[in-house]
Amino acid sequence: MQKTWEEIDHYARQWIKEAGTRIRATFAEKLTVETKSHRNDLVTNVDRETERFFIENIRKTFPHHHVLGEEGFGDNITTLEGVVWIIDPIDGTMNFVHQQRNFAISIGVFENGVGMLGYVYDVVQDELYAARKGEGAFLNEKPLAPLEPVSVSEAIISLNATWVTENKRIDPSVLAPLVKDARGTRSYGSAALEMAYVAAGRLDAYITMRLSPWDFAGGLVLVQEVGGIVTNLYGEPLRLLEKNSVFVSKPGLHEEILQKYIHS
Ligand code: 2AM
Ligand code: CA
Ligand code: CA
Repeated sequence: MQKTWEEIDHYARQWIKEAGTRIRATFAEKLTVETKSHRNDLVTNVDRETERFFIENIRKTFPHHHVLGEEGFGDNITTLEGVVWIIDPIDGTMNFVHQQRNFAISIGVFENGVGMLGYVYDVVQDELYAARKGEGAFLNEKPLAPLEPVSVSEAIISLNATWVTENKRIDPSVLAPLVKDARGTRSYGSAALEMAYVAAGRLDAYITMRLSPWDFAGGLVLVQEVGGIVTNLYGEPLRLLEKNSVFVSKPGLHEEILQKYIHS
């Protein structure tokens, strides 16, 4: 019989908590750290083991679901038809390796391309940000309030300093005025956590130039559920199977930034 979203949510939460317990246990062990696309793109045995843990559980429990995982243990996904889990077992691996904090498990579950479930689990703080489409978003047991509009002058914006120095993806003069006009900027090094912080009202916006689907899938569902706006930097919808620039924001602020800084 087809499982309900309530049941799927129940399993997802249980696996996320168990994976978190396993990850915390690894702090006492020696990590194997390797690099992927470049010398600062890290992966560890824990990233791989965590992804495999989710995929084994999903395949056993929901054999008709598909999985797109960062570490490549999932399916070769070419369409969003049916139910697709998009998983980043550790988002913020550099933080995981160097700091043992500021990293998260990120999961989005989509049905025919529509975000149904979103999770970002801050493993060290034991904070689970979770949303079910139409049912609201929660930080552990606490419901998250709908996001209220704010202006740039009162906004804390999360942005990596890379994007206001010479880089391959954007002229540094585009975002530098925004950095200057905002109340403050921050950078946490985990896209999933930064999106969860926008959902929870701890940040007002988050901007980055290049993320993969697993970096933003969980956060996308969370932020949309509290009335936040998730687009690429040019205000267009994100493509779920491609790399995108990502611009996550409270309402009002999203339009202000697009009009004054991006399209000016
Ligand atoms: P990751 O830790 O799962 O790689 C800050 O680096 C944020 O950007 C993290 O969320 C990180 O996810 C993500 N990111 C995406 N592509 C990356 C890459 N090629 N190298 C490093 N971080 C990347
Ligand atoms: Ca990631
Ligand atoms: Ca990762």
